Amino acid sequence: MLYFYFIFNFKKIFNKFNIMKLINSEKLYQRSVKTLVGGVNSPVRAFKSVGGNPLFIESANGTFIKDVDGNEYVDYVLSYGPMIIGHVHPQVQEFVVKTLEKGYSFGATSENEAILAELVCSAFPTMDKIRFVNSGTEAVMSAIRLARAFSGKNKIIKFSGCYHGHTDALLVEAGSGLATLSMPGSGGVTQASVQDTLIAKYNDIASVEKLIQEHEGIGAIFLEPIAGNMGVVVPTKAFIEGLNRIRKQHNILIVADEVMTGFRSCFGGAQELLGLETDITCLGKVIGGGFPVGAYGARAEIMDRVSPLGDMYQAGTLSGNPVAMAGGIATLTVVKEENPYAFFNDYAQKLSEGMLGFAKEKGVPLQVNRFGSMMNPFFSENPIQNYEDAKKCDTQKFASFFWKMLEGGMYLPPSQFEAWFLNTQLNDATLNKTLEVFKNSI
Ligand code: KE4
Repeated sequence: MLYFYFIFNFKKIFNKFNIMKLINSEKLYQRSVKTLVGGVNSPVRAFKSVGGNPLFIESANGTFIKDVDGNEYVDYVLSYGPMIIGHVHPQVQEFVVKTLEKGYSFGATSENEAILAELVCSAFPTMDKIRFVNSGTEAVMSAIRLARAFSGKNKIIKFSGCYHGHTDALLVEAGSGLATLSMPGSGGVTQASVQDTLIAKYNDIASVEKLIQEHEGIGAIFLEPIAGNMGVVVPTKAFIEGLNRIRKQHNILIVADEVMTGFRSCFGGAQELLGLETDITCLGKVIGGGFPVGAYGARAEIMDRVSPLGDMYQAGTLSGNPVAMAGGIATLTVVKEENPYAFFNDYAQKLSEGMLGFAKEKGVPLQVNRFGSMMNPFFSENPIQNYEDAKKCDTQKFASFFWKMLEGGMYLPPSQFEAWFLNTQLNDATLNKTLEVFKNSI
């Protein structure tokens, strides 16, 4: 009798004890590391900051994602942002397949590019024109060149803790001590390529003013309007007002990197909700709906400096790819129709209040920062308002929390310094399940 029970309930038993849970992921990892560096195509996926080896994903649908061992999770990663209406959405599926049947890539403009351009520009009052590229990095890299061409000034300011993709000029670390000049933040980045990059402190407008006093030729300030790469850090009103003042007073361009925040908190950019006066906007993630799309845009006076109209060169074989455009068009069309932002705010509020309540009950120091459909918990006694605060968090505690949440069926970004993302397919059941697992995990 017992023998038959065991055989028929083998998977459930082994899953319960997590004995068999990640066998196929492990097998694929051992295979992939031979040819893929670290077994991944992007470092954060390697699980380095939480330990262990990365999951391999088999499929996803709606708000759920399934690994190659058949374990299903509520997905709070959403491909690091793009899947805002959930995975395999029928309207995206239908339009992408329809587009595919007409051809994949032409090296010439197709109607989908104009459709997506109109959709995006209509959502950004600061954007008359847009140029599609293939990633957020490419958008930011091009925006640096455009800001320098238009302003005629080479120096740019960025903020510690903000990540803008892997373009050399922004892969920098603060100089030691008081030195405000940057140090290369990666192997292979030369001092020459970061000599015009200055680093200020997020939410500290005095640190920006200090750089302006010390350096000539600052053409642009790059920022994430809501920081999402040090965990979520929301700008203070004073910080935004200070940037608007500096923009006017010193004739410095504001470049809003909305690769992550674009369409996440309203149908447009966080810049509008915050009142951030913006000259150039960078986009990615959601505007491709999971397909490779990035973009940069601005008022016509600025964008007309871009080739073929102007002297600033930028090009790309697959830029505006019709199939990728279709993913973006269908995704943004659904978001515009459903207007899910009140739902996102409500879900994020209930989730964060629930997490804070359980943490208080258990005496675990916790902060939860959130803005629209981006949020994340910090294991910290103190509020997190900048990168220096974030770096003091208990990342060991986060690592063990991450694995407990995974075992409970919650797929979180494998780093304290990443944002959790919400999608329209979440519901009360996922909210209650997430809080139940959270309570057991802390
Ligand atoms: P991509 O080149 O990865 O498409 O975009 C770069 C980028 C630019 N700007 C901001 C504000 C971003 O958050 C990103 C990329 N975000 C990371 C998540 N922290 C992508 C995940 C990854 O690197 O694999």
